[in-house]
Order: sequence, then C-alpha cells, then structure tokens
Amino acid sequence: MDKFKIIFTLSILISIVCGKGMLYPRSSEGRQIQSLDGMWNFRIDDSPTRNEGFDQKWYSRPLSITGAVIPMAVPSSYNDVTEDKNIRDFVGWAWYDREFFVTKEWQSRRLVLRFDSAHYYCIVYVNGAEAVRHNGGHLPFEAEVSNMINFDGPNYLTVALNNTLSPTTLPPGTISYKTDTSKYPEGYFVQNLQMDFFNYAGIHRHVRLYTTPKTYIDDITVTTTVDIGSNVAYVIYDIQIIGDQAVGLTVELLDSEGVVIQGAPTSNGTLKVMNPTLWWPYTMNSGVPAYLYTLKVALDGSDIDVYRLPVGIRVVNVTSDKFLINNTPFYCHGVDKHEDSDIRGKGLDYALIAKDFNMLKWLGVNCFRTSHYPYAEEILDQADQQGIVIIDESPGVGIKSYNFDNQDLLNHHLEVMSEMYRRDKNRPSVCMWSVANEPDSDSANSVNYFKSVIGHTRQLDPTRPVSFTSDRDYSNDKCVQFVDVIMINRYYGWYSDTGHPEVIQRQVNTNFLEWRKLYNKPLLVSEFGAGTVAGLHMEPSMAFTEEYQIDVLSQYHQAFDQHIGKFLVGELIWNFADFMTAQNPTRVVGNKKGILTRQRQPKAAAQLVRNRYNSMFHSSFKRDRRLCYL
Ligand code: GCB
Repeated sequence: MDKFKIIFTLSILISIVCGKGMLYPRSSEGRQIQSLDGMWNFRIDDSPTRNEGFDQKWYSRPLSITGAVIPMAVPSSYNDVTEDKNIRDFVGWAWYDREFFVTKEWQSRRLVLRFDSAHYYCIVYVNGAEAVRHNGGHLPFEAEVSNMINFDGPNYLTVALNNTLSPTTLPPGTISYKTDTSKYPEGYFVQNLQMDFFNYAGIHRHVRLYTTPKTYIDDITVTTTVDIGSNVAYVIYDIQIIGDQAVGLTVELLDSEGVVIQGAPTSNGTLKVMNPTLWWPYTMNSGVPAYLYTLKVALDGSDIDVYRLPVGIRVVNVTSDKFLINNTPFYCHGVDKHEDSDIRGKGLDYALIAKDFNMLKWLGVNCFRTSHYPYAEEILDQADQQGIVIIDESPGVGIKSYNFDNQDLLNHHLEVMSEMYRRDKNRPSVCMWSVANEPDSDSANSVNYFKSVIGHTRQLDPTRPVSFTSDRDYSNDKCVQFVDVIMINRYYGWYSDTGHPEVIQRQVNTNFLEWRKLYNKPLLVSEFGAGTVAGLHMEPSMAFTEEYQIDVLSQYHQAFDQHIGKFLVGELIWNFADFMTAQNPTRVVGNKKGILTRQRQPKAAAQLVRNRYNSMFHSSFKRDRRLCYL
C-alpha cells in the first residue's frame, strides 16, 4: 500500500501542463482533426500493490498482451458501464489503450494530441513513451507528438488514470487505511470524499489528434468593451504565434453572415465596431440574443494557419446592488447543474447536452452555475450560442480548514484557475468566476488562502467579477470580504427546520438584511432546495414528497420577490436534475433535489419554476425593451 501512496505523490510533484494556449480544436484551411474517441481497451489495476501496471510497464505493449481487457467507451466515466462493483467503486490506476493510424500526408505537420478532460490524474503514452501528464479532471491538456508517431504502421495510445482524491487535489479528499484486521481484510482502504457527488472517473471528454503548420497560432485573447451612449464597441485582441515570428497575419472580424466588418494586420490591437449587435442573454433580448461575430486569424505564407474564434460583444459590471450586462440590470433566474447521467456518469454526451438546453429553455432558465467544476467546452458553446449566462466554477469544492495551510493545494488551486481562465476567457456566456463551493470560510486560515486565489483570478481577468459560494453565516464568514458578488447557499426548511417551510420567508429576510448591513455588495442565492423522490405524494406535504419541494421553493420565491430590484441579483435552484452521490444514509441512490429526475423528466415543482421564470423574462422584455436595443 505504501508503494501506491508513493507513486501517486511522486506523480503530482512532476506534473506538467504543456503549452501556453489551449484553443479548442477547430478544423480550418490550416488544421485537420482526427478523432480518437470510440471503444478503447480497459483494465483496472487492482493488484495488491496497486502498482502492477508501472512495475510491469503496461504502457510498453498493447494492454491486451499484459492481461485481460474489456471494451470501454471514450468519452465516458467507466464506473457505471459494467456490472462489476470493483470497477464502479474502484480507487487507483485504471488503464486504457487503443490503436490508431496516421496518414503519411501528416508527416510534415505539427501533430498535437489533446484530451479535453480525464479524471483525475493522467499519464499518456504514445508508442510506449510518455507524451504528457496532467493533474486534475474537468480541464483540457495537450502535447505535441509529431516526433512520436509512426507513419508506417500502427500506433498505440495508452493512458494511466488515477482517481484518488488527496489533500492536494481539487476537490480534496483522503484515503483511510483500515488496519484493524478483526474488521477489515489486509490492505483495506477507503476513499473519503469532501463533496456530495459521485467521484466519476474516466476519459470524460473527446480525445483528438490535430494538425497545425509549424508556425501556428498558439493562443488568442479577446476582450470587448461597449460605449452604450455612442453605439460603438471595441474588440481588443492579442494573438500569440509560435514559430517564425516574422510571419505576416491578417485579423478580420466577420458578422454572423460572414461579412468582414473590420480588419487589421497586427497580432494585437483594437477593432472598432460601429453599431454593434451585442451578445445578450436570451431573456434580455427577444430579437437577436447571443449574437456572435467571428474573429478570423490567418497567417501569411504558403503553409498558412487559420483559426476562427467566436466572439460575443458584451460587457459585465457589478455595482453595490446590481449585476449589469451591457449596462442593463441582469437578474439570474437559474439552476445549479452537474455533469451527470445514467451509464456514462460524467462522460460527454451530445444528446444529453441538447436535451438539457431544451429543458433549460423550457424552464425559462437564463443562467446556471457549473457546480462544482468546469463543464465541457461543448456545453459552454451552447451557452454562448443560446444566450445563457454561466457562473464558471472551479473544482474547489469542500475545502476544509485543515486543507488551507497546505501550500501544494494552494499552488494547485492557482494553477487550476489559470487553466480555467485560459480555456474559457473568450466566452461571452461566462460572466462570473466562482473559485470554490462551500469552503470552511469561517476559519482563520481561510483568509490568506482566498485572498490569494481570488486575487490571482482577478489579476488574470479584470473584466469579470469573482466570487465563491458560502454556506457560512454573515457573522462568521471571513472571506466574503474579497468577492464582488456575495453568493450564499441556504437550506432553510431542509437541513434546518425540516418540515417547516412556513419559517423560510422570515429566515431568508432576516439573513439577507444581515448580509446587507455588513457588505455593500449584490447578493445571489446560489443554492436552495429540498430532497424530492419523484412520485412520492402527500397532502399536507412531508419532506421528500413532490408537494414539499413545491412548498419549499414557493416560500423562497415569495421571500426573493421582496428583494428583486434592490440588492438581490439572482436565485439558483439546487438542482436542475437528480444526480449520483457516494453511498450514504442520507442519500437514496443519489441526491434527489432535482426539479427533474436524473432522466430529465419534470417533477411537479418544475411547472412552478417554469411559470415563475417564464413570467419573469416576459415581463422584463416589456420593462427593459428600450434598454435592450441600442
Ligand atoms: C450543498 C452543496 C451541494 C450539495 C447540496 C445538498 O450545499 O454545495 O454540493 O449537493 O448542498 O444537497 O446537500
């Protein structure tokens, strides 16, 4: 067992993140993409040392030669794909491999291998040699593999993936070694989680090989400003090129019909846009919400690189009592979500993404938080295109007071915020960063930790507000002082006063006013809800029935209505849908606070929410019509 511990710790120390940019792979005149998704070979290393894979160098030969393999879908979590409890609840190294071929036409190209996310700690081998390793799920990593590819025969891609959560991972966790042999077998250990969702593991998103020319566009950063009064916007861009720095380039801004409206020949600058069509949440503009321009960057020469980046022109500001998008007050009527569904766990699924966005629109949701980790880029694409505001949350969930003094954890958290910013910085839908969920923000040692994480995030991105969600009280939270918008998670009528929804309004009002007395900042309720088993009914209501969820939510709604337009800037229901958790006596095959089932069918409360949210934005169209159009 010691060996297992040592391997994991060493791996973390030598983790690397390659490259500066992390542009989403897009094919173009200069770039091609080969998907490596599909059915891979798979095996868990449940040997007594949990280290047989490295001892026997499983990466040096096809996995099927060193032992038995089963087929495993990529992308998907591996946990719920089989009937094997050992695989579902596995902790340690899981191994994947597959064969692939590369056309000789790509021999002169730069080849990049990109994983959009693999949870949690990942080492990637190409033809037996290490290509890249990455520490953390939910975020992409890539490596140039041009010199590792065999163009004359098969290539092997092997992945070793460890899902162990430790005091230096995000989310943090611990392993308990059960040494009492009167109760547990030799070598028994369990993973302790500090969060309320199943620790799904696997290659969760796309795996792709893509090409670029040798001189290539490594990164593009775009910010936008809007001068509402004079009907002018500015697109400020900065392009990083790697390779021949003398190469010329053309930058063009195209409207949604592909017409060039502005251009420049420099790698950084400002494009002035007269009469801009702004990016709006769909609830703030019934005409053309979520309008996207395209920034087309093309390098000169015979072997050109071309990259097209969607750009939404919008500006976000926060005052002492308002959240402003394009200088217009935005009220977030939304939900918290999870990447979670039957069979695939946290694996990317286009049908699920389409269904979820249809459901979000059906409910009238205009905003969601990526609780409790950054979601797939394909999900954020839909938010950009459909005009849904995103509060982009890091995997910093459940950080306890005993974690704050761990310098390695803090360093990792700073790195994760940098990776998140690098990935999502150009997205108009991302309107706020949430650096953590429900940390022990009342402990003295949380102060320096959050001063540092929030300060770092603000330094990376001065254009978006930064926050975290607090479940502490106004009287003892020590870190809300650093945020731009106060986000609080509240469970009156559920974790306290269970069965008494009649006290919710009073408690919400008292609490809001206390926060307001202390801080002159806008307030957003980032969680409230009640556990509800679909199909369970009782009148009068009781906890866990569909009637009780309605009673609880409507009490919150009535309380919120007294503060909308004052300092309350949003409400997020916990949760959009039921989701899987670890087994625990307070969870009945998962967390049931969804207003939808895990299969995305509405519980009775979904109708209540649908009526409320739809009427909110239909009336806001009338109220704000003048402001919504320039
Ligand atoms: C919370 C957490 C969320 C849990 C939820 C609950 O405060 O932020 O992760 O799932 O409560 O249902 O207990």
